Amino acid sequence: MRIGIVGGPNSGKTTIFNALTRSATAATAYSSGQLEVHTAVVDVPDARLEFLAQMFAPRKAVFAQVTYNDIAGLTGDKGRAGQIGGPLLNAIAANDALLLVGRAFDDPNVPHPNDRIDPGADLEAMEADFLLNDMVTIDGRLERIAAQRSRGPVEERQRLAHEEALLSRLYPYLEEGTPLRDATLSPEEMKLLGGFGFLSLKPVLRVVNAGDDDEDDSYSHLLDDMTFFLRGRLEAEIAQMAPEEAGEFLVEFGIAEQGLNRAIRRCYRLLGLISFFTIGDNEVRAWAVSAGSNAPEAAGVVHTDMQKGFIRAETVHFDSLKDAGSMAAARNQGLLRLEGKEYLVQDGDILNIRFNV
Ligand SMILES: Nc1nc2c(ncn2[C@@H]2O[C@H](COP(=O)(O)OP(=O)(O)OP(=O)(O)O)[C@@H](O)[C@H]2O)c(=O)[nH]1
Ligand SMILES: [Mg+2]
Repeated sequence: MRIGIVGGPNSGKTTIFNALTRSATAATAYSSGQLEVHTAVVDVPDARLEFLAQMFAPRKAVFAQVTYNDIAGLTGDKGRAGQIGGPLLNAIAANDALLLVGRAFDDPNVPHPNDRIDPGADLEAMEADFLLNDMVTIDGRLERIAAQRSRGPVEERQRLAHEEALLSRLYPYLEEGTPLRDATLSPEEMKLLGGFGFLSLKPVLRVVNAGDDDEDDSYSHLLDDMTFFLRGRLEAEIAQMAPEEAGEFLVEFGIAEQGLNRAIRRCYRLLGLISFFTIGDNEVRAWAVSAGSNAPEAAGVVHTDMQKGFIRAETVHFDSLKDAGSMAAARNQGLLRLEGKEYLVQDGDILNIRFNV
C-alpha cells in the first residue's frame, strides 16, 4: 500500500513523514518549490503477529508494509489552481491513498504561503485543486475523443463512445464539488478510469498538523473518522526515541496512541483492508487483503500460483488459537476449519493454503 503525503509548503509534510516512518529527513522552513519525493517503507504494527512469532519461533516475523511518499511541490497558490502538472501529478497519482496535511501550528519562524493559519481552508483548497485538475483532465480527453471519434475501426469507435459517455457522466460531479471517489462506479468503470490519474478518485485521510502543546479545540470541528490531529514535530521527535522513552513522552503529552499507528489503522479502514496471517517454519507473516475477499483471493496476495491452484484453506482464527494456547490444542478442540473457494476471509484469520502447482 502506498500513501502519498500532500500539503501546502511548510505545512509539515516532511515532519509528518518522519513521524510516521521514524525517518530523519531534514525538514526545512523554506520550500525549494521543486518536486521532491521522499520514500520510506514501514512495517504495519501488529501485536497479533508478534504473539504468533513468540508462539511459533520462526526464523523471522514479516510484517505487512506500507510505503509513504512525502511529495513536496503543491504550491497552495490559489491563482494556479487546477494546474498540477506532469511530474507532480504522476507522483501523487502513483499512490493508493493520499494523506492531506492542513497546517494548524503557528510559528513566526515558519512562513505560511497564504499568511494565515487555517487548516480547514488548507484541506479544502487541496480538494478543490484536485477537482479542478480532474476537470482539466476530462476536458482534454473529451476534446481528443471528439477529434478521433469518427475515425478508426468500429470497435475502437464504440470504445471511445463508451469512454466519452462515462467521462461526460462524471463531469457534473466535479462541477458540483463532489470528488469522483463519491460517484457510483462499476469495477469495469473503475478500471477504465485507472489510467487517467484522477486525483479526486483517491481515498483521502486528513491530518491537522498541530503545534507541540496545542490539542487545539478550535479545530475539533474538522475531526472525523478520517481527519485527525497530529502534533507533527513532537511526534517526529518521539518516533526517534527508544520505546521506553517514547512511552513516557506519549503519557506526558497525553497522546493515547502514537501517530504512526493511528495513521496506518485509519488507512486500513479507509481502504477497507483486513489482515490475515500465514505460518511456516521459516516465517510467520501478516498480509493485507480487501475485506470481502474470498480465500482464493487472499491466497493470491501471497502468490498468484496459490490463487490459480487453490484447493482449500485450513483456517483458524487468531483469537481461537490464542485461547487454545497452541496449534495442537486448537486442532484437538476442533477449532481448525477446512474452508473452500467461497469462504470470505475474516480479519485475524490464520490460513494454511493448500494448492496445486
Ligand atoms: N512549531 C512547529 N513547527 C513545525 C511543526 N511541524 C513542522 N514544523 C516546522 O515547520 C517547518 C516546515 O516543516 P516541513 O516538515 O519541512 O514542512 P513541509 O511541508 O515538508 O515543507 P516543504 O516540503 O518545504 O513544502 C520546519 O521548520 C518544521 O520544523 C509543528 O508541529 N510545530
Ligand atoms: Mg518537505
